[in-house]
Amino acid sequence: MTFATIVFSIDNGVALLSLNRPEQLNSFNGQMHAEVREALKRVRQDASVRVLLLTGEGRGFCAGQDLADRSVAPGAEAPDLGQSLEQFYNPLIRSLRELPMPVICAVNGVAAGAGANIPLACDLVLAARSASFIQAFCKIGLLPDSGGTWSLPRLVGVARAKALAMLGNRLSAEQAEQWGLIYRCVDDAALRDEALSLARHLASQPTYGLALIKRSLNASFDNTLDQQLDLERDLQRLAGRSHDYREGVAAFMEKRPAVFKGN
Ligand code: LHQ
Repeated sequence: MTFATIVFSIDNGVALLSLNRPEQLNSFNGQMHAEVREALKRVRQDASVRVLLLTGEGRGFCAGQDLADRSVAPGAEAPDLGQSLEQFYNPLIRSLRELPMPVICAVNGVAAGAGANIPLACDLVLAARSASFIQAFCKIGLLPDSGGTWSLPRLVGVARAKALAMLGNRLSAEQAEQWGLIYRCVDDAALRDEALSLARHLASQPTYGLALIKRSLNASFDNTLDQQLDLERDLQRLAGRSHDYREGVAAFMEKRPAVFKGN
């Protein structure tokens, strides 16, 4: 499959997936969903990929669903939006959360609707200072989807989650950083380079271990302390059998830089 609505490349362990319908602020239509799905399949299948970087082309990151695809003509039967979620958005969110590697999201501009919640399914979110997050759903009679009702209260607390979801106000990248919604806000001109250098750094690290960190932290909020201690025991057992653990300790003892392979 050649891609028309995304830009996709793999270089030195970093997969770069950039949403590319800039005239529609990278809103999702069926084709873009299919292309993103195919790119994520390649990421999963290519053993050389150790980090995924998700971003967008143009002045926006993603304006969510392409509403031109989901408008309801007068007198027409109501669409089944649950089906859209089941078929497109839910698998995307699950796929990002379950990908066994760090996923960086570089939010290059406005992120609205599902486009505001897709970054929250990623692991490290950077945003350009001019970017903003809008839970636009309430303005068209919908509720936040793409995991928003799950991620928002966990990241910013219930009070702020309800205000974001019910008011649909624009949240600046700086405020998003202050609230703990995202990891870091950076100058616009520096965003792509900062995100790429973070991705390249992570790709040189023990990425098998990083995937286990992701798994354990993702499970944390749904576990009791006892369950989480058991999970740490089980995952540390796996980590301890890895090449990278052996190499990390050997390099430390020999006072030399470690060469990690991601397994
Ligand atoms: C768009 C869109 C867009 C099409 C900008 N669609 N063209 C899941 C399941 C199934 C169905 C329903 O939804 C969902 C999940 C969702 O994501 S629902 C939420 C959908 N998204 C929105 O409601 C956001 C709609 N967009 C906006 O509110 C504004 O465009 C924002 C605040 C994002 C940006 O505002 P501006 O910077 O002023 O840009 P603009 O509004 O002028 O947009 C630029 C162009 O992009 C414009 O086209 P045009 O031909 O006039 O230049 C917009 O029509 C187009 N565009 N979002 N979602």
